[in-house]
Amino acid sequence: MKIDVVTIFPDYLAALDLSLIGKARQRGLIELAVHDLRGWTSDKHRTVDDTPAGGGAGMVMRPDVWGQALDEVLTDDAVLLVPTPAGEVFDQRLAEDLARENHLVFACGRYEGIDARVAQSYGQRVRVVEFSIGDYVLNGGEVAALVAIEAIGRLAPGVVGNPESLVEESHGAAGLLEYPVYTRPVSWRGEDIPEVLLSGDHAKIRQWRRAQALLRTAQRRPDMLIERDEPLSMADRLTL
Ligand code: 6GU
Repeated sequence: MKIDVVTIFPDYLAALDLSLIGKARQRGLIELAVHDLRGWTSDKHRTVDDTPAGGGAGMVMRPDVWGQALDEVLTDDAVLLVPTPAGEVFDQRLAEDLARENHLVFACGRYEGIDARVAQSYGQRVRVVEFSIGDYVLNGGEVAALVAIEAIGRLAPGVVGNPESLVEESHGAAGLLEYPVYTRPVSWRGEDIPEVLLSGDHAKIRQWRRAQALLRTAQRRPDMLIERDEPLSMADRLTL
């Protein structure tokens, strides 16, 4: 998988040298390049923004500078990803969808955003996805791109060593939040590991974990139980 990021703050993406994604890059599973948008400016002040048409607060990123950058970075088979609080919600489903693509290009806006003609114009050539990582406002798209790249990158073939660990986790195939986990010491600050987990009875442990996942989801994310693809089994419904 090839990933390009265009931004005026390349240093924001430095975290992608680390950990799982950093190792995947070293192993050649993910080919990631971060580009400074100002490299595509042509004036001496390297200007990337201007005042909003129609007036109002803040600054808007210029379409001509973005056009120079994207004409060079976007290939015909690429998906253009634009982080914006006005985008569609970035969730596990979208991450799985994008993990099947060959080439992703992130266009990170700052200030009040990128001139709307950029997404519109490139939408005639490639798939464009304007996405939001949640209902809060960030100062720019860089952190959102970081979030999306980690979520997508770990789904690329071979990046996570044991594919089983992609199944049980929250928002995975079960469509439930993950059950609580414990490790030694058995007793810590007066709190003990639930006895069932020390019983060695694996059928009972599986049952307990399922119940915990269901109860947790009902308490914290009731929307996930309502919006499920497959209905809950009778055993699950009796648990709740
Ligand atoms: Cl993708 N960008 C910005 N600037 N703010 C956000 C966001 C994205 N998602 C949530 N808030």
